[in-house]
Amino acid sequence: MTLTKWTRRCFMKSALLGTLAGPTLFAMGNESLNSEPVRASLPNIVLIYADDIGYGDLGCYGATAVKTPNADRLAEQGLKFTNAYASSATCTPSRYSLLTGQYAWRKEGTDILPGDSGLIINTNQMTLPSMLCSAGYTAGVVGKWHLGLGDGKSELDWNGDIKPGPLEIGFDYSFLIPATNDRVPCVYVENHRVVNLDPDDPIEVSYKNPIPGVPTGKTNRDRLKMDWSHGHNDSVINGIGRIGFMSGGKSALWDDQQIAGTLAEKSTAFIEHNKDKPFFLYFSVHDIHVPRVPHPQFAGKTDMGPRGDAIVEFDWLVGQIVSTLDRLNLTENTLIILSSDNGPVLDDGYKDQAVARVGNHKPAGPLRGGKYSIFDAGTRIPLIVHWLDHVKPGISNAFISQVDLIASLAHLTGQILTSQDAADSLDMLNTLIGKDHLGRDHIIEHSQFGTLSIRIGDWKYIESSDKSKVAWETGIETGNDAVPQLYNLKDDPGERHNLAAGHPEIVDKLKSMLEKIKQSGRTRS
Ligand code: NG6
Ligand code: CA
Repeated sequence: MTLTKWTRRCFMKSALLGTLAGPTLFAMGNESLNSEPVRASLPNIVLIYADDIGYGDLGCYGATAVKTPNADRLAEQGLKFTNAYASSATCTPSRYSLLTGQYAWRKEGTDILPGDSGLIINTNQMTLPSMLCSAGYTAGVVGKWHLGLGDGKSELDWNGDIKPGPLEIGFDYSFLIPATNDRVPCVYVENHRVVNLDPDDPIEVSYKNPIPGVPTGKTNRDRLKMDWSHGHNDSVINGIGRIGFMSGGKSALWDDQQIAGTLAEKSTAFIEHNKDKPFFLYFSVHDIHVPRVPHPQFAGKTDMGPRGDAIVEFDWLVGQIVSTLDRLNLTENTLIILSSDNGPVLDDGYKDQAVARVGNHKPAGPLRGGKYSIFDAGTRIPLIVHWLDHVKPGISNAFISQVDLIASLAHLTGQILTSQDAADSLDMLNTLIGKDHLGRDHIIEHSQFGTLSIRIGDWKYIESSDKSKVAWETGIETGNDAVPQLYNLKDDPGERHNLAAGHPEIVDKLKSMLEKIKQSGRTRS
């Protein structure tokens, strides 16, 4: 294996971490962190990444049934994008693209992962944290991971060292929900270890067979705190049926109501520990993914039930980060990026009243579809960029994709990508920070069903697909159709009128561009 400059540096840091725990220790022993003058000029970077928050779920994007003052303040003082896209309509592929700069659909095995999957990012690949590490940053991830842990060859032992994971791809510190809050194991993993694990009560995880003696959502349905609507009926943890089976680890189980508080605590501690040197925090919030169990402090804050209340909790988390930065006088020198991994869903497997109580709220704003979908609601998401005195307040209609973050932040931090690195990431720094409104010339979207679409200007082409038109019991329209689709998003933002038959030349043009990008294996020349 040839080590690139990115991985060599990360390996050095990982070796250090093996002997010394904690996020504060990384100023030592790494020559790439010793260039003070560069460090002084680098802004901190905080990426607040929501789970399943849709284009219309925040006040600054038109929501009125839920108040999101903290996100709205960032939007007022910063730049709000109206044409920003996640790379995919679900979590794992969006996050894979975000961290690697490569479209997930180019790589097998990057769809929604079970909670016992191995790490799907190569440890010798350039990643967002390893690139920033080369620029002198200390990188931390707090929250949802869902990119696999372990080598994927042997079964992961949750009672031992859990690796490779974030620390092996460039992060210096990690505090994780290993997969999702609806998948086992329901424990936090800090760096390489499960937190609060009692060695006399080892954890066992299976995604194949029920574990004898452990109640499931089917056997114990009448005693659940929150009933399931589809799936989510394997092991019962904290009175809630999950995906996958687990036993043991009682002292390590998270408390669903406390997750937001715990993540706030860990992320603000990371900021405090690293306040004197440039840091990158990937704050990967669990809200508003199912099961939605917000802290009692937020319960009933909206008329929409747990889904609305979880948005309020998300906004509180945004406030926790901003007030920590303010308190430490870091706000002016911190680039805050707020976004979401995919579009919205109401019933994603639990009976939490999300459908019954949505009222007039439009989780996807004017867009059609939702999470899982190739229609725009699947991937068009809120994106707010805040950097006082550097990013002028305003609105940008430019096209930008989350896959562009690596190349853009490489530019910001003076890193040069080779042709092998982040093949689909375009340098959109000037667009990201509002110096121009040019953006990408195209956007590629990717659905849960593997369907791709390409948007150029107002035209969007969706390739034909014989897969399901509805995403199982969620009821969401997937956008799949046996015939090619063409929409003009200016006249028809809701993708209602398929114009393909009347505009064969536009269909051909978009289709051939999509094919070219697929075949070439890269976007950046
Ligand atoms: C689906 C789950 C859904 C959610 C999703 C992943 C069922 C029936 N549905 O398979 O609840 O967990 O996976 O969501 O199990 S994501 O935001 O992490 O991509
Ligand atoms: Ca998600």
